[in-house]
Amino acid sequence: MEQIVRNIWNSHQILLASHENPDGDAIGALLALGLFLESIGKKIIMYNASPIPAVYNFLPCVDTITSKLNSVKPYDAAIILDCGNIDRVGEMADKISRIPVIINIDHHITNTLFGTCHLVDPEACASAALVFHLINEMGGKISKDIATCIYTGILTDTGSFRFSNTKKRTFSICEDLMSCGVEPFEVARHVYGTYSLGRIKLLNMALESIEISPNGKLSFMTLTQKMLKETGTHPEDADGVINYARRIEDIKIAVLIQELEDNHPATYSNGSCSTGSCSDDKYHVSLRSNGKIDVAKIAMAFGGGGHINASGFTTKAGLGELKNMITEMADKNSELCIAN
Ligand SMILES: [Mn+2]
Repeated sequence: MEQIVRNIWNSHQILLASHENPDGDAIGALLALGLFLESIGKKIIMYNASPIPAVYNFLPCVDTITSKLNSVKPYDAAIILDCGNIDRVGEMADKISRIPVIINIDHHITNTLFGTCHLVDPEACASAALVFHLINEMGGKISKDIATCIYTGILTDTGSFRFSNTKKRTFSICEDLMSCGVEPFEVARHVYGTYSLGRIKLLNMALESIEISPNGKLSFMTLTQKMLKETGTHPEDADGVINYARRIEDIKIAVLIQELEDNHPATYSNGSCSTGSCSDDKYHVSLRSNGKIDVAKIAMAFGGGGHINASGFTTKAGLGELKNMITEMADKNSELCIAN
């Protein structure tokens, strides 16, 4: 922490970046720290390789996040947020990694501890919570705008305070954030309340596609490129739909299969394949489970990764073959506890 604070004070032009296909934490942490550094007179640029999902348009200054970066020359420091490895920032990763000072702020257990210095805490509920600590450490003031960005990161990364990363500490930070002016109702209204018509239609198609495996333990949802086109939506509009498949009674493992674009650039939302390595894969597969069932094991068998209850991978396999392979693997692997 001290090293990070010192590096920030010594830097004049700072580039901030978070992972492509950003979620609420990637965007919230980026904006919160960017706004704070600006308030103390630093020259900054906020970079994200992907378009920002529309539900986050309400966040202050979200339109100042840029996806175009011509040169990294002006920057004497880069702060990389919510990225397990630097490749997660996307196509500019190589260039950005040449910036003299790299500060790595993250909470993924798989973080490679890249960079000049790092603030990596897998116990933290969100990268935005680490930004909260950093600003406090620097003796900074948390404005209502900054607090709203941090709160959004925490709200979304804890699944609205439902996931196991929700700790006593989480609520105490949120209490502080409310003292800074955050209105949880307003944030929730934006994050969960406003969907485009296309997104609702896509949800309908996803629900329509649900199939249950012959053993009754797995649920499959399939989303095709055609569905995205018909509804005018993007892959990020499918965020969270897998939870419907997971909630079905007696289901142990929920599987969301998303058809990839031809020559898709690289990583998908949970970073299950590294940049450039899987451009001829046909499908991205997300896996979700409850309790003890370890879907990271299944993802790993397919060359992906993730957490015990949430994992993913990409594959060249065909649809039918893929469903059979996953069902078989789940059936055979007694360690997955699927029978119980
Ligand atoms: Mn995060």
